[in-house]
Amino acid sequence: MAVKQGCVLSIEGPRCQVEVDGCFYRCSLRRKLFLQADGHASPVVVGDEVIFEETAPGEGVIEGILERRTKLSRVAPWAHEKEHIVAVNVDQLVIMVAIKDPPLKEGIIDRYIIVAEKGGLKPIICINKIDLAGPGKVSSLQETYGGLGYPILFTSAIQGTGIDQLKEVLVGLKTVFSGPSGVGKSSLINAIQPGLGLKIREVRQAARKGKHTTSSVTFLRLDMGGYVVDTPGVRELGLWNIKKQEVAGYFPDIWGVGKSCKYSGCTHSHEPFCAVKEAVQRGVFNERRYNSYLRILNSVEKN
Ligand SMILES: Nc1nc2c(ncn2[C@@H]2O[C@H](COP(=O)(O)OP(=O)(O)OP(=O)(O)O)[C@@H](O)[C@H]2O)c(=O)[nH]1
Ligand SMILES: [Mg+2]
Ligand SMILES: [Zn+2]
Repeated sequence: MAVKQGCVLSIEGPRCQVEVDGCFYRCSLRRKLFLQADGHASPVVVGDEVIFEETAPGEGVIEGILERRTKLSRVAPWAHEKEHIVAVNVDQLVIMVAIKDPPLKEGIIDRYIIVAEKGGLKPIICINKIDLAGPGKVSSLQETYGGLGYPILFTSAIQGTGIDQLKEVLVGLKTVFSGPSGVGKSSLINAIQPGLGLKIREVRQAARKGKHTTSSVTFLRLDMGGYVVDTPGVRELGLWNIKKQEVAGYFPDIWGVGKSCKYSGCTHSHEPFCAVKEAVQRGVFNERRYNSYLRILNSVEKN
């Protein structure tokens, strides 16, 4: 029968759902793909573009996986020497935090920016639950991250604030939502397109029956065009495959000042004649950002 190319929307145990122009196929995988996937739990990940053979109406067997354009990876929380690929071929990452409840830790935003840019995704910062805080906190975040050139949105899923602006950045693209538990990722996705709520609950129920947690990572189609991926809350975001010398490259403010350090390859931590440390000491560099940088640098060293 016909050979087709489609996108993996979800993984359900040994099978996955593949979409080709609005038509859906339940596909299994050729054994050779498992053999090639050295060490990875599953050779396919949501977002993969695959070649499959249609074996019956609505069914198929995946024969090959196309090269991945982008990759959202982190250290596997269940095995620190392993990579956990959350999704591939997505365009952007909405980094979701709440302004309050759970308390906002800016360091988590800085970590997520690294994860996004390393994987080739555009980072978009989304601060939710702005109904719970005053305007002071909002403008300080806008100043820090907006000033560094990152897109930053302020939303309230409950009051409907900022939903239109969020929709604008999602239309026609593939977007993963990630962030700590309880910040309102699912609530916000439901606010973008109310009909999606049901699908999210369906997936949760499936997960409760003892299926793999990765099965809860699913591409959801937006009526306006584009896809969103809701992900379960992240407790600890371990950076995968990041070297110490790389970290400053993901802090444009540190990178800029660090050009004047005496030693090339300065990590702005212990080296003498470090322009970044001097700027912090003179009070002309955002100390919070510098401390966040140091924390990330130290966590990378340990890996
Ligand atoms: N005040 C306020 N509460 C919100 C807002 N958005 C979500 N919540 C509440 O925050 C709680 C968590 O919301 P969820 O949408 O389940 O959060 P989540 O990020 O999907 O959480 P996980 O799935 O555990 O990662 C719920 O009680 C929501 O009603 C908001 O904009 N303002
Ligand atoms: Mg959720
Ligand atoms: Zn330096």
